[in-house]
Amino acid sequence: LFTYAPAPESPAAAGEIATSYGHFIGGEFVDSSGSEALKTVNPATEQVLAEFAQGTDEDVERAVTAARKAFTDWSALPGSERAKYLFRIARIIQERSRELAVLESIDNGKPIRETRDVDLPLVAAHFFYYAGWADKLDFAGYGANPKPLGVAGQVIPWNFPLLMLAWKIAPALATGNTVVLKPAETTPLTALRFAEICRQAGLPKGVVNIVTGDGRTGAALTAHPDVNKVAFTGSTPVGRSIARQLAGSRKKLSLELGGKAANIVFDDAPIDQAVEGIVNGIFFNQGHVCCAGSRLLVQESIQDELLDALKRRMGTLRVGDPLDKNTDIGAINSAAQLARITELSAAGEAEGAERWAPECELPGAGYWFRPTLFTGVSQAHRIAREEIFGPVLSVLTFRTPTEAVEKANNTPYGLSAGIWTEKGSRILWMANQLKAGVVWANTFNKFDPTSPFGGYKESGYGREGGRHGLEAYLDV
Ligand code: TXE
Repeated sequence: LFTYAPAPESPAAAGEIATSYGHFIGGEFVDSSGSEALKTVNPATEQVLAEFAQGTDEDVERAVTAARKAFTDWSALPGSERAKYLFRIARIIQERSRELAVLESIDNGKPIRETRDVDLPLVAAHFFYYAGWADKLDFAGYGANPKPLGVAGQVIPWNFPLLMLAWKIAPALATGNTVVLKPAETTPLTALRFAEICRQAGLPKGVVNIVTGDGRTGAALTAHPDVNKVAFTGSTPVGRSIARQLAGSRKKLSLELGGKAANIVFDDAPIDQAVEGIVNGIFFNQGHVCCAGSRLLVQESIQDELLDALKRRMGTLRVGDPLDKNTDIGAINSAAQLARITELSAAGEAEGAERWAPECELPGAGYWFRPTLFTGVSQAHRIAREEIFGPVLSVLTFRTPTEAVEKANNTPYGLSAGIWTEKGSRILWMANQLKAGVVWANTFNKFDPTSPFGGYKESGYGREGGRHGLEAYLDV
């Protein structure tokens, strides 16, 4: 259907990691204007993987200028032409998915089974899905000629580095915007590898720009006056600070922030299936998931039976080397995140909850945390209120569906929830009552590019994915 560009010139040969990286601006790998470098480590070994640039205001300026320049031609392309580039990117991702999965596991710490079977297929699926929309925007319900916004400044977190990149870049490009994206400071490597893929796909220069750095670079990007759209995924405090920063500007903003989801199990639920859903809900990706089912709400009458089965299952989880195909729980992404999980777990004990974790050996070097369960949790406890963002589950009980709804909604967040019951009528009633952007029934942590994802309350606003995900990048 098309021919690939010749093998790209890049800081590292395909599959290898360079010792140091600059930014990707205007289609070229360039040095930073500053001299400050950051390091990314393998969280499973604490070994430094590479140095990368701390983006300066001048770097951000260059990237935004490149994106602005590219916008004129990119937005004028027929949607069918933009679609070709997105399809190309999707196919190259599929072809290079093994390499990308390994790189993601090394930089992030997540198990290869997940990067291979979940992250990478979803990354490709997002590009395929939004490629399909590029020439059908008039059917999206936003008017005959929806206009792209211009330059999108996108800041993403470290928990799904490449997937969050796909969620942001695919709809932006499909709708004719150009992009400056800043990956998280602990996981820049797959975004930089994605830059190579843009070159390989022959994407016009400046349509995608990657500037690395920490929150200072992120703030310079979101504040830049020539950025028309800001998309952020990360912590609620930073989301709030960006909203304040943008107040009064004409930038369109979407925020995807934290969560404290309730996973609600009724007494008629099949126990084994529910246990698998609970485990997936909180231990998938080490619990570094904004929609993690971090509060288990179990109906009182089945508490003992369910918790016995859950503990047995937790005892079989393997914690260790992310590159081992048998690993269930990999490394915690950073020392800072490990400290946060440790601190909140200590607070759980100090406030009187009972802590349980299976006996299991943890590797020597690296950042690790056992799958952990807290019972005797009250709604006032910090572990029931604050996002822990780790493999820690807080168990609460309820007697009636009404009480379950009250407890589930008793949180400042509203990103997701899960319901386990055989009763369809109860599922429909509960789903209506729960203040959460996503409600899963008899499953958890299921993602699909066709479904909009996003939060209520302190979990943010705007939707990513699905037809609704186009709206964030269009003027109607
Ligand atoms: O998040 P930050 P952190 C939650 C989770 C976690 C906590 C802290 O509870 O324990 O946040 O994680 C960039 N202007 N989530 O400190 O700081 C930063 O460089 C612009 C939930 O890693 O929000 C990175 O690229 N950008 C969440 C990104 O924001 C700024 C995922 C996220 O980092 C910035 C991650 C600023 N002022 C953490 N300051 C989810 N919703 O999935 C930082 N950044």
